[in-house]
Amino acid sequence: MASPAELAAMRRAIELSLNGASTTPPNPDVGCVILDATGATVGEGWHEHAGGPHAEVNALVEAGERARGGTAVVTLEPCDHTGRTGPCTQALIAAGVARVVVAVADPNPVAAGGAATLRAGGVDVEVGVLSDEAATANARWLTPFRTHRPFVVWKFAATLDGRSAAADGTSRWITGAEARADVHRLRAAVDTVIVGSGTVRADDPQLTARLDGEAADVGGASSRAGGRVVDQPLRVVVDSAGTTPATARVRDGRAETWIATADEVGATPDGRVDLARLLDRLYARGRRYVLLEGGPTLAGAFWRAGLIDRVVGYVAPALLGAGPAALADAGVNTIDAAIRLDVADVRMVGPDLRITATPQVN
Ligand code: AOF
Ligand code: ZN
Repeated sequence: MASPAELAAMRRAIELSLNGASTTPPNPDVGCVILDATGATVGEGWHEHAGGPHAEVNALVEAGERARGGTAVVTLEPCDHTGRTGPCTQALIAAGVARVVVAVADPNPVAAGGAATLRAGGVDVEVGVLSDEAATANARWLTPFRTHRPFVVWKFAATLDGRSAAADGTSRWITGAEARADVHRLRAAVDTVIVGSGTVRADDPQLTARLDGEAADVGGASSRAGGRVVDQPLRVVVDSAGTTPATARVRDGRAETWIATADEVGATPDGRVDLARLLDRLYARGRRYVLLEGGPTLAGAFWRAGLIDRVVGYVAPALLGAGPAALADAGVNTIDAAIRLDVADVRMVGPDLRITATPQVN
């Protein structure tokens, strides 16, 4: 049984795990708190970026000798492999930690087995403490192990009255510069961006991550953005009939692009690209984290197919009173069928509101 101090430490570790969120993919978001033998916090750490030290190691560095005889509270089972860093199991044993409290077992076959190794090393291990909360915080990484599909985030921008463009079709810029910069951070975190061919025709987006601002030059598949090198996401255009013009900016060669046609991916009975199969194909290509950027028709098709895991909506304090919504044809025509969401986070991004939510499971 986890003690009250351990439960509080796990809550803190979950909070810490989210500090890395935009730089950890494709690795997990992990947080760790070290308690000394009296239950006082002596170290905190989180996984800051893929390839860097794991959460446990960062927390052990802060704790130093005070970890001896203490407890490590960690949101993911400590790894048992030598990957880009050494095994955390050995680091914990070497530090003299007496007990390890884990929220979620590691589903990654390469790194799993940490709990058993720690027990064999004489450490008391408890797994499953606040596992639901920790799994929610790390859903982006955990979900694909279960679904064998990439995790899909649908992002949209709209006015307070829910419109994504004015009646004349103009839509630049609904939200402010801060929200746009936020979207570029999101693009830098995901490995794939998906749009519909209608959006390409209407907006001609570039769909690259440009953290230095709109004017920044992006050359090659990886580029500097906000002072760090970003692997540009694969740009996927869902284009049932293959009508994307050769001159479209998504075909500019600045990042990889896939024009996904119904012939290539497979079609649903209405002749559209089969989106479940599209995601299967992306998973087979190693893709785990997708940003769906629109437009409304494609987003509706994703919702109808039940393929969206998270919503990030930017809501501008502006009113249009006319014009298209961010979402169309979502398969809902009566209030009882509304797609209900649980709000995970709400914050201001410059003058705009950013709402992060997940579909309710029923
Ligand atoms: C992390 N950060 O804090 C923990 C991880 O890419 P590597 O070699 O660093 O290893 C990544 C694997 O290690 C990851 O998939 C997960 O199974 C395990 N634990 N990874 O990146 C961490 N604790
Ligand atoms: Zn590790």
